[in-house]
Parts: sequence; structure tokens; C-alpha cells
Amino acid sequence: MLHCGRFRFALDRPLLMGIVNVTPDSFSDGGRYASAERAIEQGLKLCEEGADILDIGGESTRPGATPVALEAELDRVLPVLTGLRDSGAALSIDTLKPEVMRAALRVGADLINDVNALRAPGALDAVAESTCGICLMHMQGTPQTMQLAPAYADVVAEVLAFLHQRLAAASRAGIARERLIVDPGFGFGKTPAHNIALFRALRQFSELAPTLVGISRKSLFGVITGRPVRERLVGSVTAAVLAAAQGAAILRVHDVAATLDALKVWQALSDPSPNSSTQSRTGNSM
Ligand code: 8Y7
Repeated sequence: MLHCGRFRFALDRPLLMGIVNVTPDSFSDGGRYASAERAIEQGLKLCEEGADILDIGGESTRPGATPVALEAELDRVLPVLTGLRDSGAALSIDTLKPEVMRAALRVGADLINDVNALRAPGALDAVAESTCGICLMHMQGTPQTMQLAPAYADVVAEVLAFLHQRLAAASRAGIARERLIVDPGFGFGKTPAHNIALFRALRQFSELAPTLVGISRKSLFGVITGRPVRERLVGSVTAAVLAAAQGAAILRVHDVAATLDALKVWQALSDPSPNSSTQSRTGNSM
């Protein structure tokens, strides 16, 4: 069971988290209002496609992205949270700033998605007294520097140990285990080899806590398929199914409809029973 603000998720199937980026449009003079409207429309579309959670972000955490000032981030995300409050999906706020966490919780955010795993001073306190879900993600370095020279002796062991420590820190701050999600942080201070090793170890993460996998359209698919970001749908959806098959609890995706179709096919066609060989012996032969 996962507790996320207004929502309780049984985790008996993978949840879909649709990505809603609130980015200012420098080519339009519609300004802030236009970018909020666009993000709300995108959120409603992803809901119709079947998103369980909408992840709303006003600061890009892509490699090399520049940080956004507090006021600008609040101006971007608060109207979108308010506009999507009754969408039917749980609302996640993608931020690493404690002030944004507090403001988002005041307008009804259900989940805090922190790529910094609540390491900022005041971040644990900002969320402790609410009932929101929390995603603790691993990142080596900062978004500005993380892809320059990622290095690990044993990437799986180190990322597991980090998340274990952050779960313990959250527990010490009084946060119930039912509110906590972990995430190996694909692409956040990782080479393609690191990402692949972590992906293959997803079961170990799921043993720690419900695991979120955010891999949609990421550069790993560029490396594997040679395709630019606009052509990574098939790679991303394939990986989403493989992550679900390894027990991932939440899939953070741009393409909700396509991912949901793939999950439906996987669920319908995969063998539901771990001991199917005994079953098939008693069944009709073909
Ligand atoms: C992730 C994420 C991004 C991820 C979690 C992108 C905000 C980069 N990636 N949050 N955020 N996990 N929890 O390409 O993998 O979407 S931003």
C-alpha cells in the first residue's frame, strides 16, 4: 500500500506517472498564463490517456540545465497544480526546493518527487507533517555536473546503500514507510553501463521500497537504438514493460496511452502463475 495525500494505491499493478513540464514559452507573448494553460491541457490529456499520477515540474533537471529562481518556479507550478487539482490523478510536484514543497502541499500536492532525495536543508521538515507520498531519487553530483564523469566502484550496491540511508533519514524525521518510494535515478550521474546495471537490478530496489522508474525518452535509448529523442517511443515503452516485469511500482512516462497499451498486452499475455508448469499438465493439450 502506498499513501499519497488524498490517494491510497494498492500497488497490484504498475502505476503510470505522466510528465507535465511547465516551461516558459519565449516565443509567445502570452507569458506565464499561456504556459500554465498549456501545461494544464497536457495534464488533462495524460489523465484521459490513463495517468494515475501527474508529475508537474517547473525546473529542468536535465544535464547542464541552469537552476530556476524560487519565485519563478512557484509562479510556474502553483497555477498548474491548482488547475489540475480535480483532474482525478494524484498530483506530484517535481522540485528540490523545500519552499516549493511547502507551497505545493498547501495547494494540495499529493506527492513530492525530489531528485535530491530530501537532502536540501529543511526538505525533510517541509514534508514530514503532511501525508504526501515522497519519491527519494539517487543522483550523483548535481544536474549541472552529474554527467561529466560519473564513477562508481559498484553502482548497484552504492545506489542501494544511498537509498537505504535516505529511507532511514526519512523514518527518523517521522515519515511513515507507506509514504516512501525509491528511484535509482536513471541518467542522473550515470553512464549507459551504469544505467543498464541498475535496470537489471530493479528487483533489488523493489525489495527496498516501491520503486519508481523514470527512463522515458532518455539518452540510453539514443545509445541503444541510435535514435534522436523524438523517435524513442518504442524503446521507452519496451523498457517500461521490462521494468514492470521486474516489479516497478510506478513508471514515469511522457507517453501514457502507448505505455498503458503495452502494459495491458503484457498483463494479458504473460503467465500469471509462477508455478504454471504444474497447471499446464492438468490442462487440455493443444
Ligand atoms: C526523473 C525524474 C526527471 C527520474 C524521478 C527526464 C524529474 C529528466 N527524471 N524524477 N525527473 N525519476 N523520480 O528526462 O528518472 O525526464 S527529469
